[in-house]
Amino acid sequence: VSASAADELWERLVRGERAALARAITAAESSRDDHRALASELVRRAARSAAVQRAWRIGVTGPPGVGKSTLLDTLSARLIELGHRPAILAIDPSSRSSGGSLLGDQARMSQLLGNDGAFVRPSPTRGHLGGAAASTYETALLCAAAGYAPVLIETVGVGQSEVEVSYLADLTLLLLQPGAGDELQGIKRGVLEYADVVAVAQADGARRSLAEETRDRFEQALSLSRGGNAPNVLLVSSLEKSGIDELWQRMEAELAARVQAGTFTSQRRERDARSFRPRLLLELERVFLANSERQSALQSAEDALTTGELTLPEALEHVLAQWTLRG
Ligand SMILES: Nc1nc2c(ncn2[C@@H]2O[C@H](COP(=O)(O)OP(=O)(O)O)[C@@H](O)[C@H]2O)c(=O)[nH]1
Ligand SMILES: [Mg+2]
Repeated sequence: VSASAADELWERLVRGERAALARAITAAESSRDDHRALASELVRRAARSAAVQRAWRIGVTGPPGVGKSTLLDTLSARLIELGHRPAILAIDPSSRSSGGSLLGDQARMSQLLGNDGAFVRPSPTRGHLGGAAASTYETALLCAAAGYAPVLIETVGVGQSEVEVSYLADLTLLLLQPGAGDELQGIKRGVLEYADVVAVAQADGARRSLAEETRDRFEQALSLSRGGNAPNVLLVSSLEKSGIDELWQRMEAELAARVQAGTFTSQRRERDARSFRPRLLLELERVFLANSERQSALQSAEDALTTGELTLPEALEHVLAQWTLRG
């Protein structure tokens, strides 16, 4: 990458030019070496910028269909009214199979379409949650460097992804479905342990009283496992736009208190340190397998396993030997 190309794009990015931000994010998501080199130059600058160090990153997790996208739409519209410029990033593994849910999300993000006060970006999954989280981290930094804050990150509460989003978010909001217990919602124990703010979504109409029951049940469960530190559970409705201000006030108060106490930055550093090893291993895998001989040794072993030519232990031995010899 020429230094001047990076300089020029960086200048436009920090001025808040949307086209420059979009181009930088596309480069970060690309598998082309020149794009990645440009992106990492920008991301390195971003990580040191005051805007990024100040910008709050908020993760929203919860079961599919609970209303995460709709809430981010409603919350962002409110944040714009309050003078913020939010960025909304969606990690949605389900979009890989259907291809439809990102479009669906964009349709649901109707309040924000065409609104210059917000930046909405669906993240690709690249068929790999870790990969999605890696480029989402970069995207979050680039958005903040371009002046968008807070950065709101939606993730589907399955598998590893909520753990990964907790690495890149300063604060995690867990949304619960009215009426379902935690085992039914597919919520891992871990999320209930670390969620900073918990809310029952879709608390409107006929489901309001069900939502209240769910709130009471989860408040009990939370105080059993977290004692005095347990957050109380809020009720929100994107449809009726109720509880939205309370939700934002809660998140704002929590984050402002950490900034005040000086723990905001130290917690971010600790999260970076904890996520460094898995992140490095992903990078190692990418760099290692970028070599076409290594890649084809892997592929032919997979073929040989399918045909029965090799057993699994033989295939492992075979590939490792080839990688070492031809590395
Ligand atoms: N009644 C009601 N329905 C909602 C609310 N928020 C979302 N929904 C509906 O729930 C469905 C899933 O919403 P979505 O935001 O896509 O959920 P996500 O999968 O968690 O992102 C959609 O059909 C929404 O219209 C709400 O506050 N009240
Ligand atoms: Mg969604």
